[in-house]
Amino acid sequence: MTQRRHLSLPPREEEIAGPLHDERVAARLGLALGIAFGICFVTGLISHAIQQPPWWFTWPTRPVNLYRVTQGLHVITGIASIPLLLAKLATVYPRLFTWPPVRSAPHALERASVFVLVGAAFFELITGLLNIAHWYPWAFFFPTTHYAVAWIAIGAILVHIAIKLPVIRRALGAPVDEGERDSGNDGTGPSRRLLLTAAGTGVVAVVLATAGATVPWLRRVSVLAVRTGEGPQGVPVNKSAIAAGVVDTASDPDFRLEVAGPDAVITLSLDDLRAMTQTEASLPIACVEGWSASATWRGVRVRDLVMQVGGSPEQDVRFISLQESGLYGQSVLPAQHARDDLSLLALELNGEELDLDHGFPCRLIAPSRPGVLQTKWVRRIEVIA
Ligand SMILES: Nc1nc2c(c(=O)[nH]1)N[C@H]1C(S)=C(S)[C@@H](COP(=O)(O)O)O[C@H]1N2
Ligand SMILES: [Mo]
Repeated sequence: MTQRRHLSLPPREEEIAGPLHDERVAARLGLALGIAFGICFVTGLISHAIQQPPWWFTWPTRPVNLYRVTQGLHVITGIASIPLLLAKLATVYPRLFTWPPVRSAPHALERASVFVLVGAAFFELITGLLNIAHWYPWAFFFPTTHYAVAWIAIGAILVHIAIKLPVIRRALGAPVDEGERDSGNDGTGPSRRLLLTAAGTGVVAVVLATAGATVPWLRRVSVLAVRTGEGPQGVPVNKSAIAAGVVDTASDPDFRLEVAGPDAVITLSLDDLRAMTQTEASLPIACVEGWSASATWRGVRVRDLVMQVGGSPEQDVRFISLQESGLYGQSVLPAQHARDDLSLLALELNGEELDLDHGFPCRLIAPSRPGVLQTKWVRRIEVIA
């Protein structure tokens, strides 16, 4: 008969043993989680700054795929964090309920920080996932809350690392396999190495299942990826013309684009726009939700329109959509992007006139920008003073 150990409830610290609860496993999972969260945090800050730029922030226009890469990383590292966080919790959860609940002031701080950390981490991962799924079962505005809680999560992680530093150093310094039997493994259960391999396999599985949303050669294996390649003209659609309520205004033959600048306000028909110099650019749509797709666009340079109304290359430019409802009916293109050769008011996508769902009659497409700022169904362009 093998002796089975039973934890008393709530468990006492000294009862928590076995390879799963070994600090060498916990620290290695923690390291991987820290790296994933770190990348996710930094890329999230970048995305936030591009969308709500503080005065000191500029974002380069090259490489054209830059935002595609940072935001792809944001979502991939977030998804990779899910199995890591679950594995990490499996290693430490008995400690979350040990008795006595508080042994000293530092111990109280440690426990409080762990609860904040777990709560904030779960909140970020769950809201992020639901946002990808376009499911908003909450009343708050996703970007603001997701951003605020990210700071709480990263703060709690830093406190946790600071408190645990001696343990982390000791645990990471000790070889994984060493003294396996002493850690409570009687040889019948999984080893520490096996547990780490299982967590790693979980990470690879969830990444492969989803990363095809942004990595084209993973499309076929990414069974859980959203919006990969389907959609009119080979590009996914996030908001259709019907959903945006623009079908009639966008397909009106009397459509006129207004361009307003310091010297003039001009109106241009679609034929006027077609008669201007056309430029072709290969640029991605890179949605904040992590999916992205490259496409060939053709249309009028934003710079040319700005110059026609007396604007300068130092001025930001606002794009206003026919769409009257919702939050994405407007965007501001910073001067650095507005004067770029590849920033277009696109009339064509992949060799055809823009599909109504992709923004017909005309839409903004600029390099290295979040999809949400690539305004569709543009009706007015304003050079901002
Ligand atoms: N007017 C308007 N433009 C918009 C949106 C919108 O909802 N309304 N969605 C944006 C988002 S979130 C993305 S990712 C891109 C997607 O462009 P596509 O539908 O042509 O692929 O359009 C952007 N332009
Ligand atoms: Mo998007």
